[in-house]
Amino acid sequence: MKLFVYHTPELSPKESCPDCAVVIDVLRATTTIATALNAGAEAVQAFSDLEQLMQVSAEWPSQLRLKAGERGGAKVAGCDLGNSPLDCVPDVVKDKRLFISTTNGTRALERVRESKIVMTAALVNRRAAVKYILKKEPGTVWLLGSGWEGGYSLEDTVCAGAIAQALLPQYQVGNDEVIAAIALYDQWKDNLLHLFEQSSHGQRLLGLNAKADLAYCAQTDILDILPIQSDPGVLVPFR
Ligand code: 3SL
Repeated sequence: MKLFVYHTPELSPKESCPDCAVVIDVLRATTTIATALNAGAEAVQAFSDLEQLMQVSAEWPSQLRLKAGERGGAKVAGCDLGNSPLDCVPDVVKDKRLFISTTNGTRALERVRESKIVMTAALVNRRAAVKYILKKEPGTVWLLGSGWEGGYSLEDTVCAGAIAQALLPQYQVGNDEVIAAIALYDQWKDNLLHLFEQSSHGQRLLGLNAKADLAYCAQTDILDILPIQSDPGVLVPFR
């Protein structure tokens, strides 16, 4: 069984998909997805294209839907929510379907949506992702960072390292990025918030007054929930 880390969708092999794809966008899409499902959302349906989100969500009963849109870190006009995990409380999301489009996270999800198993992970639900993989033992696993517009993101790679470290006793290293991600996690695991505050996307979010989001996203293993793809682009809770 082999484990690979790819820092961005662009760096992953083009014409193939793994047995299991773990999409990571710690700041903030995959943290938001885990938090929404943990707070009782019925499902999260992800779109890279905002127009498509608007069309598909319009066909869903209005009392059972929420539209969440983010571009450049800010909430998209016409949406109910932006991409802050802190907005995903039971009073807001319970029993609703969250239709979400974000700059990078939902695009990464689209890249690997044909994989046999697709899940999303962040630091907040890292243990749930590890537990599932160790139990199901898929032959090839990709930990896929979302990055920022094709570039590298520290926070996604540190989360990939946190997951990889826990899988390595059972999995072989598939590429050098696995070792680099684990080294990054080892270096920063006790000070993740400080790492996020220095990262380029962390800086961007601080400029948008999202300091509380950074602190929330930097927590490890606080949610026992795993978003798993049931239909293309649709994530449902696995506990
Ligand atoms: O890029 C993304 O998908 C988002 O998570 C970015 S943000 O944190 O909402 O700005």
